[in-house]
Amino acid sequence: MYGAKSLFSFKNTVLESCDSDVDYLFNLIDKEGQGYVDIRDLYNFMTEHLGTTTYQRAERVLRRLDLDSDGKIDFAEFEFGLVGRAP
Ligand SMILES: [Ca+2]
Repeated sequence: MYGAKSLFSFKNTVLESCDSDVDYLFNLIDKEGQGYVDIRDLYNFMTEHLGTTTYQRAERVLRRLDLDSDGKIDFAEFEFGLVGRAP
């Protein structure tokens, strides 16, 4: 479904939107609108948009962003992870 070219454009889109629209990206990953991103959201997002991924890889990303280690990425943690602003 995603050729090399479209994957590249997707990554650019993600990187661009990181600066300008973190809300949009957060809501995109938090599909059910729970107000946080959990491992399932992250895994689904990575599989859908970045091609096949492993659960372990999604877990690594989660752990890196989950500053208070409650297993969820809330918006402040997400924003901090992407744009480096203090939560
Ligand atoms: Ca957290």
